[in-house]
Formats: sequence, structure tokens, C-alpha cells
Amino acid sequence: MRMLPFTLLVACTTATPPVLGEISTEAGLYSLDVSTDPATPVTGEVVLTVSVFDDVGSVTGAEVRFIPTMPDMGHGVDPVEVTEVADGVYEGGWTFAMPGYWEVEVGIDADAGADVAVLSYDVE
Ligand SMILES: [Cu+2]
Repeated sequence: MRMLPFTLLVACTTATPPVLGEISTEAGLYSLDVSTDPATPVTGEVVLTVSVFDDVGSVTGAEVRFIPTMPDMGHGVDPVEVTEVADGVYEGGWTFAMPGYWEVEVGIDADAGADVAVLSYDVE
């Protein structure tokens, strides 16, 4: 299971910029507004904020997970605590412990079903 996001990403990892703004999850069940603080992540602490929408509007009460990994190095971080800080807005923080290529799997599970988006960051 953990290989799936990586496998899907292989075809499109070339120079993928940090994801900001509205993106679609892989199966198209949700659209996400994504931002980080700092806006361009560097080594150290980062907070990811994701607003989740479906066809109807904001998706409240979703089960949301953030899974940061360094796929080239085979490691991640401790589990990220994700909190719904406003209706349909989910936030969680962690530490990018080293520079390099990181991916963050954003998993959404709500009424429309389970879906995922993979963000990528070149952390300096
Ligand atoms: Cu690493």
C-alpha cells in the first residue's frame, strides 16, 4: 500500500514545483487548497494547511492524514497530528529533518469516499 503513491508519482516527478492552490485528489473525489508555513518549506518545522472541498462545498469531519516521506531514502517522520481548525480546513505540522526531495501523502476519508493526493517538495 505504501508503494502506491510513489509508483503513481514516478511518471510526473520531474521538476514538480511545490503545490500551492487548488489541486484535485487522484480519483477526483475532492479538491484541495494547499498551503504551507513557511510558504517555501526549508529544513525545520513546517505547517501544512489543507482545505477540503467536494462537489457540494467544504468537507467537514473528514478523516485526514498527512504522511511525509523521503522516498529516495526510505524514511518518513513521526505520525503527524492533523486537526480540523475551521470547517473543512485541516492543519498539521512536522519537521523536515533534512534537505532533499520529500513527498507528503494527503489522505482524505469522508462521505464521498477515500482519496489521496501526493504533494512534493524540494526542501533546501
Ligand atoms: Cu532523508
